[in-house]
Amino acid sequence: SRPTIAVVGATGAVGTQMLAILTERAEAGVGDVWGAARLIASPRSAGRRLSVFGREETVVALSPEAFDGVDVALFDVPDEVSAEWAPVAAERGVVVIDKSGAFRMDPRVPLVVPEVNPDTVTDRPKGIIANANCTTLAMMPALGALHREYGLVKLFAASYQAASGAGQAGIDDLYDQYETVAGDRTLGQTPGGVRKALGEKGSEVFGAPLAMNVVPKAGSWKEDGWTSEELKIRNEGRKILGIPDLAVSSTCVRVPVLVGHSLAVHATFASEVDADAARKILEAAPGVTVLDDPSREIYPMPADTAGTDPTYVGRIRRAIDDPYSLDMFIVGDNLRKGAALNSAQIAELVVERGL
Ligand code: 2RA
Repeated sequence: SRPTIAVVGATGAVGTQMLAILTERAEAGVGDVWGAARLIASPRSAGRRLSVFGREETVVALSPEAFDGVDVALFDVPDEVSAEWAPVAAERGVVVIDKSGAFRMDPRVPLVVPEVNPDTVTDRPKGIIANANCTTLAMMPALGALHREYGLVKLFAASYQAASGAGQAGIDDLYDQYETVAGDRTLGQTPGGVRKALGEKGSEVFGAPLAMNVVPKAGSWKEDGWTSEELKIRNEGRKILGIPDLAVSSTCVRVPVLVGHSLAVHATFASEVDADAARKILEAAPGVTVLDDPSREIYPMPADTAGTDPTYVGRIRRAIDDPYSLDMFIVGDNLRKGAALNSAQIAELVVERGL
């Protein structure tokens, strides 16, 4: 019989996306592998009815017994909830695919991007597989393909991250800020004008006003002035690509975009690169769509790509001063490939390789 899949955190922002993506994929015949679905959430949300695979299911409260009969569980909950409950599910024989940051850097937990390192999915001594951070994920299908051909040695990236990276609170906050500033054409032309119009509340979610602004900080502060997002790009990127000594520097920036993380990337390789050849490699790479025709103003942008699956790459060019380096612009939906979609793809891979 077909395996049972559970979604833990089914009522949250990513959990809701997850149910939609599982259903879409089953209907489209991609990843149509699942039998029953179990929806799990906090006791507060238990009893709610949600639709998945075209059926209404009742949400059950998180408990050890909630995992009885489950084969694969997708966890979309905060770090501390995953840290406590993923091992509980794994002990009961469930394959856990965890979206939180709790296990990503654990050497006994594979960090899987199916287009890049699918073979690591079966090496899971803890019964847990981790899914990466959305900013890292946006680049991986493209960088993985280029690395296979040229050998990646150095990576510089500047991110342009959407408000929805901070969940529903981020989405609501950006809409609210736009509403406050939209009617006043004097704002944004004087120092502190936007900040004053938004008041203290305008800095609550992102640490600074986001409307009519860019904020050179995403994530939380870590040692030596780096942010958690910047360290995730380095640490997770190294692990996924299997390059433990990859040199990485990045600056993560929040921009007033709703959905879709963008990255300006400068990547240096062990062998000389060629822009046309790189474009062909990327065109053939699974999960990647090339949008790169400067003469027709074609390049990837979040406003055009939000709500879709691929990693988009454009502005592909060889560095003028370094034949070993490529510059490019990458855009990925942070809620789909950056979160729910990658978990769903890992789950399908687990079934394909045999539970
Ligand atoms: C962000 N990457 O964009 C984070 C979400 N985990 O805020």
